[in-house]
Amino acid sequence: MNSPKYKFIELAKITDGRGNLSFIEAERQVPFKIKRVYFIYDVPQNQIRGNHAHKKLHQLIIAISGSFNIILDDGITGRKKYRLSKPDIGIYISPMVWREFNNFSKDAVCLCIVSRFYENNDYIRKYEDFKKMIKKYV
Ligand code: T46
Repeated sequence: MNSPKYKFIELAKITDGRGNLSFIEAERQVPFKIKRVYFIYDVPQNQIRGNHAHKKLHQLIIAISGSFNIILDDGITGRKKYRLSKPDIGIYISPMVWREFNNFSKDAVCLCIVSRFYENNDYIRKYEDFKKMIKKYV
């Protein structure tokens, strides 16, 4: 992973005879103040989520259960595919990264911890618009 705009974040994993515990603290494990948490689940196998970029939103994405692909395009290093499958490893995504999620396992739960409240106008929904706008950022 060599993008300046997203990276894997490995969370602490505390293991004892009762199982595992991981935790996330704002501005420590994640480089932003947490304002919203949402999660995506029961995604039919052939469905795609995402397909947009955000202008200002910072996110930490974790496969809290099961697994799914995440395809990221930072407009700099090209389109890259990763599979998230461990609850103690997330991907931090900064603003202005095009993303698509697909190939969800039946038991997949995609946890999204983010820096802003929901704002419809933070979304860039057309890839051509993203490509035009990214030129101003790089
Ligand atoms: C992202 C991926 C991983 C709300 O009302 N509040 C919310 O906080 C969110 C996230 C969505 N919504 C509404 C807006 C739509 O009517 O829920 C509906 C589905 O949202 P959307 O089509 O944006 O869902 P995804 O899975 O394509 O994208 C979401 C996030 O929007 C996005 O930030 O990165 O999950």
